[in-house]
Amino acid sequence: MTPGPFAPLNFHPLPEAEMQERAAAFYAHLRSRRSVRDYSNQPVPQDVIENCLLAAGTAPSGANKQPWHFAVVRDPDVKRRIREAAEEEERAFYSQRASEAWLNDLAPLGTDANKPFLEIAPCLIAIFSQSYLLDDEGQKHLNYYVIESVGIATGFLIAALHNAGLACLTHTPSPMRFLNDILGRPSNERPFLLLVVGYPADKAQVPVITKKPLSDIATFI
Ligand code: IYR
Repeated sequence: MTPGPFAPLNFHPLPEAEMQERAAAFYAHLRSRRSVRDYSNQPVPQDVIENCLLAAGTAPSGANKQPWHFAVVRDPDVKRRIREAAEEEERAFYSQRASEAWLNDLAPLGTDANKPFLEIAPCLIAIFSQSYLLDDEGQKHLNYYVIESVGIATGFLIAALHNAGLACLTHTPSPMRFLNDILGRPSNERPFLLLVVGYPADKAQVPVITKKPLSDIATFI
């Protein structure tokens, strides 16, 4: 294979003052994002969701394979089935699977096996990672750095939804294979996480948490 084709990058450097302003403003904006567990049932605009998914799809990925699939669920009946299957796994998690230490770590968040938001929130986005692709001849094509790639795309999606004025929750009922059955996704796709998307309920509350200071998360060498 020969490299290319290549095209000019079109990079426009910013004046330092503008860089500083933008970096601070973006941090302030992201800092205002919270995981929301209490939703209104107000519908979310389809074109907003589509643009957020397109933003997610710009993420870098191993060999540009873009090994992700986003299944957007609005159908109340499908949401109900997802809730039922997720709550079954969550009941097993909270009553048997989770260690004492894990349950203690979760206690401040006030979570339990009940997941009404899976039905109340207007939109669920099930994110799948594709460990390989099958072509029309049934030939397997490997993807690379799949978890890293899908994680980055998911981060872009969360930031895009927040930027668009929507709330979301990264929800991970474990295991999540039931999502393949309910959503009709093929066996080369693994559920990565379930994003709950919508507007917060009036008077929604969130736990008081802190984020680590820079000195705890970075070293400058
Ligand atoms: N999946 C469970 C438990 C849970 C686990 C972690 I790690 C969290 O940060 C939050 C919840 C649930 O959704 O309740």
